[in-house]
Amino acid sequence: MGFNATMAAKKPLVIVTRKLPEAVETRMRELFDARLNVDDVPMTAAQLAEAMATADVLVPTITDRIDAKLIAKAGPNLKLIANFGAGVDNIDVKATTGKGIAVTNTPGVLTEDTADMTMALILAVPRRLVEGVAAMEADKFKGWSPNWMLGHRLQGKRLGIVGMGRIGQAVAKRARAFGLQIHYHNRKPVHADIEQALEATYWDSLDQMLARMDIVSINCPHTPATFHLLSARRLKLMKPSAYIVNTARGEVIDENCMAQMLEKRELSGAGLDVFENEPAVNPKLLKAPNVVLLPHMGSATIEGRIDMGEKVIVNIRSFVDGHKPPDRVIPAML
Ligand code: 8YV
Repeated sequence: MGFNATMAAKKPLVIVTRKLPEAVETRMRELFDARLNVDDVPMTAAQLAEAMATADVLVPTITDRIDAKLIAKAGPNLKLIANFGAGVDNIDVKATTGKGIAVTNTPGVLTEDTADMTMALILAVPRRLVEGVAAMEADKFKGWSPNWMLGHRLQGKRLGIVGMGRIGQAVAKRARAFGLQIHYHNRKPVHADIEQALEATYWDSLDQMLARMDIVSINCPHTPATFHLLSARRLKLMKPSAYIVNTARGEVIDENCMAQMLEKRELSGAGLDVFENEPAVNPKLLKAPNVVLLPHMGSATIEGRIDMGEKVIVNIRSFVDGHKPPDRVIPAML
């Protein structure tokens, strides 16, 4: 693992698969022999294979599927895949270890932005924000009346957070300020001090929690263990008055079942920023009532993207210099 002395002496060949913010790209060109994708056309599998055959470092992102087949064909120079993104479900991390390739990601810098967007969806769905905008745009506002656009109050409702990592906790902080009661399911409880500060209730049984919540927010990564964590069976445990918000990964929910339930009003609504087969969106979701759909923009701030690029650079630099990169991902973490 790591670069040899000759490698470290010359600039490493870093292939970046998508266009990144200008400041990030410029810095990359200063530090590395960086091959950029100025036109931002996503790479085909063949182009990715070619990049992996020649690069010292690959900087992919969520739109690149780095599977075991591609990894098996990686060239001898490829020692690091520095993902531009927190989630690494686009990479078969297990397969990289056998090849002596390290993987890093960009955690932490998209926490607040993603939590903001989660809170925006938590507000938007019960309060029918998008329906209101649509009514205005369609010139349907004919004057106030007591029963016009009634939604549901947030204050005093129960929010169940699935995945209480950085983002889950940031969502909980915001939700507290809106008077929501925090509940969560996680592999293990968070530190008692955090639990106390958030006045949060831990459920080791996801089934038990789901059946009791008014709003459920998905904030866990997509791993083999969380694929369809909200399965058809579990979705059916939820109250028909409940809402689902997902800013994590579409694969965590059985999307087809959720869409059917929304259609039949067995769930009250959903705010979704991510989908199981992105960029395809289940047509049932597009037609379902009280659904707010966003095009995977939870972390889409210019500040966040620059911070992500900075993290990628720090990971590459420390790795090339022979240090442990700060955001190394190991399969046991997944
Ligand atoms: C990013 C994300 O936009 O980082 C992640 O895991 O889901 C997004 O917020 C995207 O993945 C960039 O790779």
